[in-house]
Amino acid sequence: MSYRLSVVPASVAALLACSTQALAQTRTLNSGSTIYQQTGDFTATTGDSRLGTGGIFDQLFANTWYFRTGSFNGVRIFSSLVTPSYTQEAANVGSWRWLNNGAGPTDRFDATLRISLNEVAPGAAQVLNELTLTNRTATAVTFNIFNRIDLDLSGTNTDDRIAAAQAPGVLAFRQSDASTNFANIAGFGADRFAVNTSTNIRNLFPTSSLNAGTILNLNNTVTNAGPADLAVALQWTFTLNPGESFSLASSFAINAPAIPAPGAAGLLLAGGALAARRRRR
Ligand SMILES: [Ca+2]
Ligand SMILES: [Ca+2]
Repeated sequence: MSYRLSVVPASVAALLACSTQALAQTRTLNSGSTIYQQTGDFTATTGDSRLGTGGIFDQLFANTWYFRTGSFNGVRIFSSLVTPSYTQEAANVGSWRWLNNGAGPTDRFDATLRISLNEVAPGAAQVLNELTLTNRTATAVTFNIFNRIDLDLSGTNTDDRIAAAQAPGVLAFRQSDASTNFANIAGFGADRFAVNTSTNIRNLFPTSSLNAGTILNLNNTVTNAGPADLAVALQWTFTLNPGESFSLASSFAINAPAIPAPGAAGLLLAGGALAARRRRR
């Protein structure tokens, strides 16, 4: 079968309209022939994302964000308490903004998540997640941010393998399968990670609005390297004083390097800010 990806969105929209997610918002980014979709504005607890590149539409199951704040043990999906506003900044860039998010008066924060899609060449594309978070309380708060990235390379989900490749300042992973396709995944300044089956990674996080009682810290272990339906979770831990902001980023790419070149300088700055922040702690 051969078709142009550029004609897919209308049919995808029609399919989604018939699905159980008919009421959920779907945000679509386009770069060349590559399509990225985010459904549910970070309320969906199973799969929420799609990536189409090189004529293979569904190579991404989830790109989901969660938080745990200082005085609450539970992990919450980002929009469980606050509905974000969405801005389509460009055809290939979307941003979500949450105001006064958090579980209570000692946990209030504002956050902006920007997702950028960059087609390097037909069949090769990068997705960059950039999250900026501001402490809106009157005291210092420790934040834990989690990103679940569940790629299904080549659109086939049971034949994938993931290997970890840690380097200073970045947690990096390479996903491969029976095809010649590959993916690079990176968490810039991330503190912890987990690699396991898609189901086990999903079960670390809430299936409703909150996982309470157990403090989640990822185990820094590749528990299942495949071949299987796999996923990666990343965790950042940082403390912010009142009014202070912090930026972090993650990236994943199919048949391309994980770091989009246009954002490299900004990411390095973010890494520097992270190092400074940790030294002061
Ligand atoms: Ca695959
Ligand atoms: Ca997967």
